[in-house]
Amino acid sequence: MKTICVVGLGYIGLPTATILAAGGMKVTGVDVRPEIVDAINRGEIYIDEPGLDTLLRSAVSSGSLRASLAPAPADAFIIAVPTPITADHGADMSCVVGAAESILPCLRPGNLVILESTSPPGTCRDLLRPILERGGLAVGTDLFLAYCPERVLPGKILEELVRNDRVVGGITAESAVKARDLYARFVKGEIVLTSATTAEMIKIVENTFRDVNIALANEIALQCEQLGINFWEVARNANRHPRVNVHQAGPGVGGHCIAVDPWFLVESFPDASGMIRCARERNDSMPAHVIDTALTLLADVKKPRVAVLGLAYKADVDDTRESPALKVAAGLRDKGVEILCYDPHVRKAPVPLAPPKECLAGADLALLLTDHTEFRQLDPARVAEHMRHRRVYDTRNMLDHRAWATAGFEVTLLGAGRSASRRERRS
Ligand code: SAJ
Repeated sequence: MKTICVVGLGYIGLPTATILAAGGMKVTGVDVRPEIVDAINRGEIYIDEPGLDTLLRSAVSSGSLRASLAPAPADAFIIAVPTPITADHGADMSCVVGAAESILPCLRPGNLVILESTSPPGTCRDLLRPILERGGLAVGTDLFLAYCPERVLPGKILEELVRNDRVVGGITAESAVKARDLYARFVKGEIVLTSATTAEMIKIVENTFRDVNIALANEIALQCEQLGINFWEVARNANRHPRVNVHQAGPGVGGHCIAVDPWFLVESFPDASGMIRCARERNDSMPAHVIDTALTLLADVKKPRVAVLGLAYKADVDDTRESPALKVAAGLRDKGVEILCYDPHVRKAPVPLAPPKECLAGADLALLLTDHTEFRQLDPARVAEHMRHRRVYDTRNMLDHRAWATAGFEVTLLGAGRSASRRERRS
């Protein structure tokens, strides 16, 4: 196998195409967005991912990676396009269908097609196979088809693409073996072979497991607030039990994976996914809880101003997709609160952005929504100089609350409330 065509040059497709090109394959990367194709062909990346820029530049300048608007014939095709959810929480498979149809004219006997996009279980068998067979080639004999989910964590993509174990699910056993041979070129983790539908289920189960556990943590955090005790102390000490792993509470779950994938199971099995649906709804309810708490903290202020710190969905990334921080910021603005937002990684957002000093100037509340490393290093005495009221609401348990209290701040911690944070400070 010498030539690969990767359809979809997003957070997964671009690093995968780059790593394959760096390993000596001739790669055509395909995307429907002309500005992305042009940027890549100039050797520039448009996502903030450590190490990717250097690798991409050398792959493009050596001629092993070329971006294009249209697929080209190749030995193998990897489809890594988005599978978002619709407004009523159904799987929107239009990009997968579009990608599969776009490669049809390029398919030759012996080709391997791999789907990486997170998809409802049964997608390769019931959706992709019939499309690919429209070209007259039979899947299983003329064409090979496999599902190989990605498992990488944004911010660590290059490292995890190589190191993580991979699951490869074939429509036939031969399809799985062919896909394994391709991934074995750069994966150092173990590669496990199974059926396509099992691999599709494994991927969704991974993210659903995390979502349900985060929902449990959030629910316990709300209970702790009502009890006037500290969730973080409860979680830390419950986790001393060798078989317990209470996750982190927070302002909600964002990103394009965990906040989305569990809905695929709810849609596929409406009568057997009550717990998964509840967990999703609990996590989706957290931004409203943060908004309510912030409004309570500002109840005595006439024209309140909030400095929103962090818009990305998680620490040290620039990604705001499904970000609970955006929902909180927009929700506060809709309630008539004046907001200015600062995020060291985010350059564009549908809420007003400002540099840190301007964001804090005259603010009545500093609202920490994303646990970026930069925010952990904030000096509360310097922050206090800019603000009208010294109030901080930490929704991620990332600050040194003692230091902030010493600098004169009234500290509120998600999962502990105001009084509990005070008690924790004294202990
Ligand atoms: N979060 C919490 N509490 C926690 C952990 C996370 O509130 O205890 C929040 C984060 O702040 C963030 C969201 O959940 O808003 C998701 O962040 P994450 O770091 O857990 O996961 P993602 O979405 O960046 O990446 C996940 C990963 N899946 C798992 O950890 C099972 C990654 O390995 C997958 O490749 C990725 O989804 C994907 O593409 O599916």
